Amino acid sequence: MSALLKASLASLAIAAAIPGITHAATLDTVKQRGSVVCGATTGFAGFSAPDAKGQWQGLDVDLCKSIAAAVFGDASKFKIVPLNSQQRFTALQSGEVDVLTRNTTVTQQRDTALGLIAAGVNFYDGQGFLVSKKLGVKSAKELNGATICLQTGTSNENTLADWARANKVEYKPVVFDQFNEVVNAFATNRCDVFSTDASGLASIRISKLSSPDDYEVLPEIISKEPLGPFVRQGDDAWLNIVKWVFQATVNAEELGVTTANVDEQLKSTNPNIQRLLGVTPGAGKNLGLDEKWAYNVIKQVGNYGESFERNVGQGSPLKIKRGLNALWTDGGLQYGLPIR
Ligand SMILES: N[C@@H](CCC(=O)N[C@@H](CS)C(=O)NCC(=O)O)C(=O)O
Repeated sequence: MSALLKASLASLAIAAAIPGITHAATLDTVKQRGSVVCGATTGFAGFSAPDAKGQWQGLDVDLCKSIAAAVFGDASKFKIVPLNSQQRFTALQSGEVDVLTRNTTVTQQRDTALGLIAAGVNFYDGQGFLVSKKLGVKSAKELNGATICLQTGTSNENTLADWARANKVEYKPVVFDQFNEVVNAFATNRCDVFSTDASGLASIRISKLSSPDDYEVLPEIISKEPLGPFVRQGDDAWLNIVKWVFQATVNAEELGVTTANVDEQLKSTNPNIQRLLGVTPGAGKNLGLDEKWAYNVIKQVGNYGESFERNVGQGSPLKIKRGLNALWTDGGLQYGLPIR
C-alpha cells in the first residue's frame, strides 16, 4: 500500500472515530435553509444576549450577522441557538448549528480531538475573579479557603485548579450547569467568588448584579483565553468563510472603512480597499461568495472596532477597554490577514 493511501485511510479512520465529523458542504446547507444558524450563549450581555425586544445582540452575534451578510447580502438571515457551556460542542458536532459564535477558548484539545476547528480569535481574554467588596480581598492570592462559583463544561474549571495548586490556594468549587444558576448562587452569597473569563465577569457585574458597585474584579488574570468562532473539521470552504468574514472586519478597521463611509470608500484608489470591497474582484469568488461579501458585512454590521465599541466598549454599559483587542498598530493583537 502506498504511503499516501495509508495516510488517507488513517485520516478516514480518525474521521470515523470522532463523533459528528462530517464533510458536508455547510455553505450549501445554509443557502438551502436561507439562514445561518449560530450557537451562542444563553444570554451574556455584550457578547450574545437578547435585548428588550427579544433581538439577539452582541459582539458574537455581530459575527453571526456578518456571516449572514457575506453569504446572503442580508445580515438579518441568521438564527441563534442558545447553548450553555456544556451543550455547545455537541450542538456543533451534530450539525444543530453551522458555527459556534460564543465565547469559546481556542485550545489544542478543542481544535483537534473534538472534530472541531477554530476560525480565528475575535476576543483575546483571560480568566479572572469577581468578588463582593465586602469580602475585603484585594488579591487572588488571598482566596485561601474561599468557595468559588464556576460553570460546568468551561475551561475555567481546570485553569483554576492548576492555578490554585501552583499558588497553594485551597478553595471549594461550587459548580452548576446553567449560567443563571451560577449567577444566582454568587448573587445570593452561596460562594465568595465567581471565576470565569474577564469579559464574562464584566458582563455579569453590569448586567446580572443589582448593585454592580458592590463588586470588583481582582487584578490577577490567571490564563490566556483566546475566544473565537468554531466550525466542524472537514469543511474547509466553510471554515474559510467564517475565518475571512472575521478577517474582513479587522481589515476594514485597519483601512478606516466603516458603515458610515463604505459607499464613499467604493471610490477609493487604495488597492487594499478596492480588493476588500470587491471593486477589484477575486476575493469573493475565492470564497464562493458574491464579490460584495465584505462590503455587505461592513455596510450592514460594521468593522471590528465599531462592533467592539458598540457592544462591549465605550458605547456599551460594559466599557471594556480595547487592550489586547486593539489593532496591532495600536499595541494590540488584532492583525488583519491580508485580503489579496
Ligand atoms: N472561555 C471559557 C468559558 C466560556 C463559558 O462558557 N463561560 C460561561 C461563563 S460562566 C458562559 O458563557 N456561560 C453562558 C451560558 O452558559 O449561557 C471556555 O471556552 O470554556
